[in-house]
Amino acid sequence: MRIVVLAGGIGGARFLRGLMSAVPEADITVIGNTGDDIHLFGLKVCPDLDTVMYTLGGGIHEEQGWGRADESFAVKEELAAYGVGPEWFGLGDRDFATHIVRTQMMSAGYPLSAVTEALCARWQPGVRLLPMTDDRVETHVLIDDPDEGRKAVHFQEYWVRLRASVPAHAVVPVGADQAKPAPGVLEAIAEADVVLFPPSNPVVSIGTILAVPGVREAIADAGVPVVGLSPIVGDAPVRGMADKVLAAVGVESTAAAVAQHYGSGLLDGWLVDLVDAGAVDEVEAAGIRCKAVPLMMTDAEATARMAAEALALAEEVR
Ligand code: GDP
Ligand code: FO1
Ligand code: CA
Repeated sequence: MRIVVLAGGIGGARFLRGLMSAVPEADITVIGNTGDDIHLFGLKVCPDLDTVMYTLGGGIHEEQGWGRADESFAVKEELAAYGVGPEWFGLGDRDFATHIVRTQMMSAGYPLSAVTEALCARWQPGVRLLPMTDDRVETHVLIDDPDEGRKAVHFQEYWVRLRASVPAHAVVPVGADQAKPAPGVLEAIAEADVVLFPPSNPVVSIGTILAVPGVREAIADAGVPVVGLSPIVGDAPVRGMADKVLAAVGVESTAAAVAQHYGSGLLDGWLVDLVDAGAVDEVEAAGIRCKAVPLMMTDAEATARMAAEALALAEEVR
């Protein structure tokens, strides 16, 4: 079975681990979000691609969900000693090697998709990991700065330095409208037997991938089941601050609102957690098959069960 999964970082990566154990023989292609990418110290950092690669490759810092396990921060400390910032983004020594290899290859002319394939040759994630595009896309957030008034900041500054503590008036994937799907993306969607939206951030992860012209249409026209799992449980994100960016795009932080945000033109099925069983009728009324199942990725078995439920719902709507 050929499965295409649109993934951000932590939520997407953890879901993928469960999917791989639920259907070990499946051929999985991950279309990864690159809107979180940031250029620091002359290096290109790809947080969501690296979180998927490290998580499935066994190198992830498990509790954090990003960055490497067994990290040290000598380079970060030396940069700070030179007064070279930013200090709020925690890049570890092992992680720096990934960004050096990526930047070196891209400076030699390799596209991000080729670089990602090369990095994955070491990590062997067990899925094909494609960036959503080889073109530069970086999400920026429009905020009100106490001194400077309204201004756009890079998503990472909003998310990590500001901890999403100021209202976001708009979330803009800069460059998305000129971006082309990376090689293999449209083909993978066209050949898929099922497309899954894991419990990823609907705005800055899945939303950014869908903002690449041609991707949303390819999924809608693929003629195969598209099934998503809600990242919102009991009217709140399970972790992180997705509610803040949902508010920025005028979407309520409820499992039903997120399903309707994707729309019945895209989604055929939607899984909500048992606590949101009351939302099933509302989602079904919007033309999207909906089922309430346990949706907390507490361990590998729970996540594998969620993945199996998503695949079962896909067969029901096929
Ligand atoms: P990020 O790029 O690192 O933010 O990761 P993603 O965008 O892939 O996923 C983040 C989303 O995962 C958050 O909005 C969380 O609510 C969601 N999430 C994390 N853990 C769980 C879980 O156990 N169950 C569900 N349903 N959602 C989860
Ligand atoms: N997230 C943080 O909250 N604090 C950090 O210092 C941080 C550093 C970092 C370094 C490399 C990397 O690939 C990801 C990193 N993240 C950090 C996570 C990153 O902000 C993610 O993009 C968000 O978690 C949302 O996807
Ligand atoms: Ca992300």
